[in-house]
Amino acid sequence: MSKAQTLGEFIMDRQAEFPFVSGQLTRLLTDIGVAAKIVNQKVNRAGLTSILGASGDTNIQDEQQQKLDVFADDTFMRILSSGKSVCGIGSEERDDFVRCGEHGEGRQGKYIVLIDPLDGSSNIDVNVSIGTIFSIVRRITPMGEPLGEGDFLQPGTAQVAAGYILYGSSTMLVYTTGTGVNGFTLDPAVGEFFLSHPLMIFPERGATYSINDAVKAKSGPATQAFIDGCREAVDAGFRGRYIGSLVADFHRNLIHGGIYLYPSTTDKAHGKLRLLYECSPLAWIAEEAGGLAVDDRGRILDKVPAALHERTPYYVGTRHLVQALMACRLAGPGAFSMDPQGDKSP
Ligand code: P6P
Repeated sequence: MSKAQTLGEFIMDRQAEFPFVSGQLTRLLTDIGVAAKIVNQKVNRAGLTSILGASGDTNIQDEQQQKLDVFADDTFMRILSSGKSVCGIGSEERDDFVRCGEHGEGRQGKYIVLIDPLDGSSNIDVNVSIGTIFSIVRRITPMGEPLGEGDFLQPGTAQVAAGYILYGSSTMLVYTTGTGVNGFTLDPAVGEFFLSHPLMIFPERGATYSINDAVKAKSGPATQAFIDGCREAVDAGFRGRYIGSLVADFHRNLIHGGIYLYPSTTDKAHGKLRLLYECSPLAWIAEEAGGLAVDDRGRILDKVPAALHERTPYYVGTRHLVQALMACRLAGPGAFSMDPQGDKSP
């Protein structure tokens, strides 16, 4: 039996497809794999070492920072900024952008990384799957000049790579560079990620909806009509599944089909999830896998962020389910159908 391809081999093979690249993206993707293995090692032993629990600080989201949040942020920050590929990093755990390189001006390095180092950290202490989400864009400011805010605030269509690491029953790294979505599973015995899920595609149909029920009650009429319709379709196999960890819910829906919703609500007009380092990268993965990702008006990938921690309503998953939700918006609650007529892609 031929050996499965390692992440490093896969990245190098893909570089060969782009003869004019400098190798900086290859180095950056490899560094992400290294940082993921270090974080994974801590996550897997969280119960055994004093890495559980709150750090005592709160982040800019006004969320209680967990010790593992801080460890993951420090690890990705240290490893990504040590290479020559990265000029700047925007992290969920840091109030402002970090400009890398000497004098902290980001004059060198081709790429900007936006990252949620550890998403779903409220699940850490109860041993539920958590994840890392990353997005990579090119700098806009010419090399040699200090980075500006505009280098970081780019739309999802500007991404050159996007992915996530899922620290679950096994640890997986899933990413795209625009030629499909590929999943790699970590073999802890050898400390390598191996290609396990080549060219991941959403199933044609899905029957899972992921939403916090408490949030649903405060959402708009179209979201409520859509969820009520899913609930009534229980005989068609519809079921609710909500882990409370975006990466885990997204990944399950990618494999089995489904839709994840974090809507705008009466108390959170822009929803809860962050555009740059949660919604945009997963939106690109979703579209590359044949799915859709929208907010209350249109395509997530077209949104131009105004701030690092900007939030957005978020509906992502199997194409026909997202279209069914959009049909409820266009033609009102009575429009719920699992087979919306016509192409409603935004
Ligand atoms: P709620 C975790 O904090 C997160 O950002 C996502 O991973 C998750 O889907 C969502 O928030 C959970 O939010 O309001 O349902 O607890």
